Amino acid sequence: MNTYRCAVIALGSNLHQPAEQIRRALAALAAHPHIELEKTSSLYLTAPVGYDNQPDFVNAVCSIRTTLDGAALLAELNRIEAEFGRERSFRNAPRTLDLDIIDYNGEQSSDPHLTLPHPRAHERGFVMIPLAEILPDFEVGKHGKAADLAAKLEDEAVRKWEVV
Ligand code: PH2
Ligand code: MG
Ligand code: MG
Repeated sequence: MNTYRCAVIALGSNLHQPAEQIRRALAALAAHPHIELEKTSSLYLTAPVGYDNQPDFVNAVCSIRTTLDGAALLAELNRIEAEFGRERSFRNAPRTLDLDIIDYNGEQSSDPHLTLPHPRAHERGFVMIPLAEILPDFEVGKHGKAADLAAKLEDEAVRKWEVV
């Protein structure tokens, strides 16, 4: 019997029609044989954080159920990023697709390849605001509920993307 685990994934793109990249990435996750897409946030238009001299991002967050363990899920997300033409030049560089594991079944890990929960997610409006939309009561590690963290980050430039 396969055991399902829950995970929260953050999606981001700021190259080559970012909104389209995010929609296609959500479809790729939904189509994966070992992943069930549960909830998906709206798409948000967000100012770049960390390295400013780059285009705005489109970000979203989804929750999934998966039979993959954390390492296998990370490998699949990296594979999907590569399929979408992701190139790794420098930290925080513009990208066609970034798929980050924010939480994997509430587990904690200090593995440098997969630190859990994501070490910076709680301080990023572009992750907490979409997460609070779909799972307001989600406990983000020891930092508290998504809705409370999102409320503190509301001044960050994160706007719901108006999709027609
Ligand atoms: N991702 C980063 C760094 N900065 N800024 C925004 N707005 N959205 C992102 O997804 C993002 C970022 C590193 O992954
Ligand atoms: Mg990232
Ligand atoms: Mg990443």
